[in-house]
Amino acid sequence: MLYPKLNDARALIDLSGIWDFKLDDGTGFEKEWMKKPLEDPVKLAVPASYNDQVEGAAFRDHYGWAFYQTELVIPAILKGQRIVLRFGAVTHQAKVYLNGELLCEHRGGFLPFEAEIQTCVHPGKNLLCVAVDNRVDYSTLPIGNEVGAAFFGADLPDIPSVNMTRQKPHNAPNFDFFNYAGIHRPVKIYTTPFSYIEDIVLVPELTGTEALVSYSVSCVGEGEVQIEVFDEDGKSVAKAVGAKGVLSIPDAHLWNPGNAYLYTARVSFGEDLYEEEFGVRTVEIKGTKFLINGKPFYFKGFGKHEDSEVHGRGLDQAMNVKDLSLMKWLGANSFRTSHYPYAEEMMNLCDRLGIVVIDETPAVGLNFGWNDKGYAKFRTKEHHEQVIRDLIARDKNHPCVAIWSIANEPDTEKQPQEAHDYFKPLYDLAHACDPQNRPVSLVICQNDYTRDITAPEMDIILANRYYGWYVFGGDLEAAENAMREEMKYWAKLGKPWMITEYGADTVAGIHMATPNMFSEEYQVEYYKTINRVLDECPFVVGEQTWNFADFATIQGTLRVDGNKKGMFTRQRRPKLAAHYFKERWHKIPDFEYTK
Ligand code: GCB
Repeated sequence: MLYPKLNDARALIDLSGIWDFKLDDGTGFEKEWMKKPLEDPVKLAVPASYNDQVEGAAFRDHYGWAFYQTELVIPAILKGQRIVLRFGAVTHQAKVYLNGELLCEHRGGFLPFEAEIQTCVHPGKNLLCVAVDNRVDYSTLPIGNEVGAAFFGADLPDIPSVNMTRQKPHNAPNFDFFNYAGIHRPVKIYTTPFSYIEDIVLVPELTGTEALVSYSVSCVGEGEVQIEVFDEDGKSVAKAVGAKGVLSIPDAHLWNPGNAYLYTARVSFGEDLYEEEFGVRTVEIKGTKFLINGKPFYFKGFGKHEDSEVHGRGLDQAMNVKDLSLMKWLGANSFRTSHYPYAEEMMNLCDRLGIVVIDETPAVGLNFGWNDKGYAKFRTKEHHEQVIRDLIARDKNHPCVAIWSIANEPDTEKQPQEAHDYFKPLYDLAHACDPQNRPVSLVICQNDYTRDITAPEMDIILANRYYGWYVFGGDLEAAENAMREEMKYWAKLGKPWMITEYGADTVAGIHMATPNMFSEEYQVEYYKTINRVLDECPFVVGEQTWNFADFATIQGTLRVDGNKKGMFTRQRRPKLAAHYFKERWHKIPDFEYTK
C-alpha cells in the first residue's frame, strides 16, 4: 500500500487536529451516535491515544468502544478526482461512518486502511465518525486473556473465599505494555485521477557495481506506465516503459547502515504520478553470518515501544527524531519494532538515516499456562495471516527493513508440535509475500530451548534472555554460567543468533557502591556480564537491549510506574548504562565485528 503523498497529480489533506470524542456508555450504537454530532463531547487531539489526554480512570481504563467525530469539508476543486480517506492506524478495531453510513471497518491496531469516498461526500460539511474498540482477547493481536490472570499479577488466581467479581468488564492484556487505544496515526485524504497507480514493487540486486532493480507497477484504469529513477542530486540514472521490467543503475550508490543513499523512482501512469524512494542494498544469510551488501553485519540497538507521555502510543514525530538521534549518539545502528508495526513516518525516517529495522507483527501474547488448552484456545490464525500480508505489503520497499519478525515470545516449548504447526505456515507465508525475500523469524522467550522445534526452522534465531533478572536475579555469576551453557547449545545449530531482549529494571537515581537489582550500577554490571558471553560467540550477530526507554504498562505488583528497563527514562534522559553502551558500541564496527 502506497504512503499518501502530495505531488503534481495528487492532493493531500491532513485531518490531524482537535476532534470531538465520547466514550461509549453501552448505548452508542443503539442510539446511533454516528448519525449526529455527539452530545457533550470532550475535545481530543488526533492522532494520539485517548487514555492519557483527559484525567480520570474512565479514560485510562475504558473497555470497549469510543466515538470520535470531526467535520469533513471536501473542497470543490477536488471534483472529478478519486478521493480516498486513509487511516495510518486505529487501535484496535475501527468502524468508520460518513454522514451516518458505514463506510468501512478494520481489525488490527497498527496498520493502515483506506476507502474511496468521492461518492459518499457532498459539497460543504460532512460528518465523519470513527468508532474505536480497544478490547483484546484470544482472537486479537495482541492477545488479551479471556480467563485467568492478566499479565504480571494484576489479577489474583481464583480463591473460593474471596469475592473475585469485578464491578466492570476490563481488558486483561497478555502483554507487557499499556493497552493504549484511539486514532494513533494521521488521518488523511488524498486524491488520484480515476486511472491511478495502485502499488509499486522494487527489488534491487547487485552485480558488481551495477544495480539491477526489478520493478512492477499495478494500476487501475487506462494508461501506460513510465518509470524513471533519479539519484540524490536529481540526475536521471535509469528509465523504462511498461508495468514490469528491470532497471539498470551503473555504479550504484549503496544504502548502508549509518550511510543511507536513497534513489527516487518516479512513476507515471496516464495523469497519475507517484514517487517512491528506495535504496540499493541486499540482505542475506550465509552460514552463521547476516550479510548486508555482502558484508557481515552486527546489530547494535534496542527493542523499543511507541510510547511517550500524554501522546501514549500516538504518533510523536519529535520523539521519533529524538530517539533516532539518541541511537546515533550511542553508536546504535538498529532496533526492532517490538511488539507491533510502527508508524510509516518512522520507517521513512529510518530509511533516510540508515537505521536497520527488524519489522514485527502485533503477534504478542501467544503463550499460556501449563493447565490450559494452549494453542487450541487462540482464534488468531486468519488475522495473523492478514497482518503478515498487510505489513509486508506496506513495508516491502523500505531499505531499512532487514528481517520480518512474525511474533514475539509465542510459546514454542510446552506444545512444540502445535507451535510448529501454527508458525511454520506463517513463516512460509511471509517469505511468499516479500518480493525481496528477506529473512523471516520469530522472537523466542526464555524457556527449555531444547524442546523448541520451531525456532531452529527460522532463518535466524532471535532470542530474549533474562539471566540475571527473571532468572538468577541478583546473582550475576550464576547468570553468566547459565548464559554460557545455553550458548553451547546454539553454537551447534549453525545459524546466526542474536539477542533481541535482555535487560534489568532500573529506577533512575538509585545508586549503589555494591550494586543491587534496580540500581543503575546493577544494570551496567548485568549488561557487562551478558556481553562478556556474547563476545565469546562468533555466531552472535547482534545485541538489542530491552528497552530503549522506560514505558507505560498495566498496573501490577511487578511494575513500578511502568517498565523500568529503559536505557533512557521515559523522558529520554540517559541512565548509567547508556554511557556504558555508548563506549562499547562506538568501538564495535557495523560490519565484521566477528570474523
Ligand atoms: C519480555 C517481553 C517484553 C517485556 C519484557 C520484560 O520478554 O517480550 O514485552 O516487556 O520481557 O521487561 O519483562
